[in-house]
Amino acid sequence: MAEKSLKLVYVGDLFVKKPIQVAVTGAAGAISYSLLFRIASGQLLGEEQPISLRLIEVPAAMKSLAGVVMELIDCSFPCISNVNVYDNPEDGFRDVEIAFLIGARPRGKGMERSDLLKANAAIFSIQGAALNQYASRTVKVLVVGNPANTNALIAARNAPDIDPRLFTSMSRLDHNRAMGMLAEKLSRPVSDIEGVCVWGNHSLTQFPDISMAKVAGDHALDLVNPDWYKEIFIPQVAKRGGAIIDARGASSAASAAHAALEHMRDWIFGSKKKITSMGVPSDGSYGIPTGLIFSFPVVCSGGDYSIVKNFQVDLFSRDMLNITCGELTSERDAIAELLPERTFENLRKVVHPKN
Ligand code: NAX
Repeated sequence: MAEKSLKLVYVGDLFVKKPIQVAVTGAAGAISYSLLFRIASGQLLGEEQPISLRLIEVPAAMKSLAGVVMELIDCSFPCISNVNVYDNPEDGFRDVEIAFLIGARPRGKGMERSDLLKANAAIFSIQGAALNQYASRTVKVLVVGNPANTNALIAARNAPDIDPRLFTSMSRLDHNRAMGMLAEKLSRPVSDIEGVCVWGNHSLTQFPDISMAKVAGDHALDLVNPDWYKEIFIPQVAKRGGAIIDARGASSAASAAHAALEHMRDWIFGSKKKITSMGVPSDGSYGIPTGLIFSFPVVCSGGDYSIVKNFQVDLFSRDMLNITCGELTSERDAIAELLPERTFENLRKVVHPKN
């Protein structure tokens, strides 16, 4: 039988025409219920690229996951070569090239913040170790499950044979919220806006920054009142998730799935020189401690990302960066005993012994 002709798709270092293994944890949850159907319809890798979906859940959610699989089958998506379900990350992450880590432990009644950090540290250290053992060496990992930045740090630290730069966390939803809110304020289309960035933690301390943004060529800060920027825009972007819960009685799911898709698609195919926001391991830029997973302005090309280095940080911005950086270092310190004794520099030496 003649081989089916398939378009070549660039992923990491490989040109492939076999199905790409895409893993999603928390696959029976609300975000996945939107994300999976968009991946399966070709919106992540293109309609010509076959995909093998690897859906991972906790044992108690396998029945519900079976229902999601039935719906995926009922859509007859042409680019899905198969859908597999797993109740453990070890089997789920075999040969995986793209991993969306969405499942996480929610904050329970009476749970302290430090308990939440520790419960998730346990989940993400197991998932990091499983990726290290079974996934492709060039796997691209996006952590969505909260606390996303610190969960990504834990997963990376537990995967010493994988380049830590391949572990990222999602701040794209915050970035998109900032873009949308600025566009709404100025009654301009989002396509007119460039140079917005969200810095730091995916939390209330995040810093949505429009100081370098332009709107159809004009400086955004010349178009808005500085008080609106500092006292309304910044807190409203940071609190948008809560506003959505108040309004619809459930947390953001479709917009979170869209942001996850865009984060991964830009990373793989490039952001066309546009600045976006990604939680990535700090390389020391802007005085952020090396190795901390921090949301920076980035551009993506050739299957990689790079931190944009020429943002101007004035006194106001420096204060905002210090606040969110302080929160992330305290999150890291709260789970320090669960981090393996490896520094970011040592991890890089494992992967790039010549550096
Ligand atoms: P849901 O509660 O609807 O779904 C989560 C799913 O994860 C559940 O089905 C659960 O069984 C599963 N799960 C839990 N532990 C798991 C494990 N160890 N392995 C595999 N699956 C596991 O939550 P959903 O609304 O989908 O949100 C998922 C996560 O995204 C939450 O942690 C949420 O806080 C976080 N978010 C992060 C955002 C970001 O911008 N980084 C924005 C959206 C969202 O709030």
